Amino acid sequence: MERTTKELILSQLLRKERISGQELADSLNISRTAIWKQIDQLRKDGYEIDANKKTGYLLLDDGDRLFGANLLPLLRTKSLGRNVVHHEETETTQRIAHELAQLEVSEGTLVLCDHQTQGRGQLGRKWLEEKGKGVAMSLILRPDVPIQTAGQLTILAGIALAESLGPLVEARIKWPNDILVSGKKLAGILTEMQAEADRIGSIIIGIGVNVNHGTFPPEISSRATSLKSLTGSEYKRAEIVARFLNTFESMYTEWLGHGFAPFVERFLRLADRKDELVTLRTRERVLTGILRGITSDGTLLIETEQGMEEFHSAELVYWS
Ligand code: BT5
Repeated sequence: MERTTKELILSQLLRKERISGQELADSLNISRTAIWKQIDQLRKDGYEIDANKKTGYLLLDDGDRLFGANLLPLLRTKSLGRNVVHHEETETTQRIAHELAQLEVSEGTLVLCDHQTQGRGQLGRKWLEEKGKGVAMSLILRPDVPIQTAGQLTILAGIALAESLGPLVEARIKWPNDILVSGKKLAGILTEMQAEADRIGSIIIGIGVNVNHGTFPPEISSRATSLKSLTGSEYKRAEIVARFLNTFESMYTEWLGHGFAPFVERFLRLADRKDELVTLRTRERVLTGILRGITSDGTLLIETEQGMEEFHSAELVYWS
C-alpha cells in the first residue's frame, strides 16, 4: 500500500527523536514548506508536536493512537499482539481479521483501529464507536480443538478482560459475552470462526471497550458506560489492549492443554446476577429462572420450575 507523505513523516516522528525540517524534507524529497503543512495537519489530527526553528520537530504525544509501536513496549506476551495490523479508520476490524486469517498470518495477529465506523455485534446488531475514544480489536487464533469448544473462547476472553480491568473497575460478566460495570455495558465480545469441514481454520475474537467516552448516542446512553465515566480518568487505549493480552495469553495456553473446566470458578466469581432471577431468550422461547452458573464446558445453568436446565446458546434479557 502506498503511504502518504503524512504517514511517512509520522513514521519518522514515531522514533521519538528530534528531527530537523531539512532532514525530513531531504529524505522525502519535498520542500520544507510542504513538511510544515503536513506537521500542521498532524497536529489537527491530535498529535502533539514540538517545533523548534533550530533543532526541528519532536513528537510529544501520539494522540493515543493504537499503533503497534505504542503497544509493543507494554506487552509481556510471547505471541499474542506481537504482529499488529493498524488502521486509522475502518468499517470493522472483524472483516480485516477474516481476510488476514485467509492469508494464513501468524496466530496472535491483532487488528487494531483508531476509528471503527460499522462495528458488528451479534445477530446483525451494531457496535457503536466514537472516533478515538474506544478500543476496537480483533485477535486471530488458530486453536487445534474440537469445533464445539470454540464458543468457550468468548467466556475465556470475558474473564481475561474483566480480570485485567479489575484494578480499575469492578467488572462483571453477563454470560456469555458482555462486560458490565454497575449494570451498564463497558465492553462486548464477538467471536467468529472460519471452519473447514469439521476443523477450525481460525477463530477471530473481536472486542470493543468503551474507554474515554464522555457521552453515548441516545439509543445506548442508558445502558452503556466507559472507563472514563466510571473512574473520572482517561486511559491510554494501548494500555487497555496490553492489559487484556497480558492476561489472556496464559489462560489461552492453559485452555489448549486442559480445557475449560479450570475456568469455571473464575467465571463464577465474576458472573453478573448469579443466584438471581433472570429472563432468558432462546431461539424457541423466553423463560425465567435463577442463574446458577455454568458447566465445565461453559454451558449456562438456569434453575427453572422444571429443574436445572442447560442452555448452550441463549441470551440473558436485561434491556427491553
Ligand atoms: C457485542 O454484541 O457486544 C459484541 C461487540 C463486539 C465489538 C467488537 S469491536 C472490534 C470488533 N469489530 C467489530 O466489528 N466487532 C468487534 P451484542 O451482544 O450483540 O451487543 C450489541 C448491542 O450492544 C447493541 O445492539 C447495543 O444495544 C449495544 N451497544 C452498541 N454499542 C455499544 C457500546 N459502545 N457500548 C455499550 N453498548 C453498546
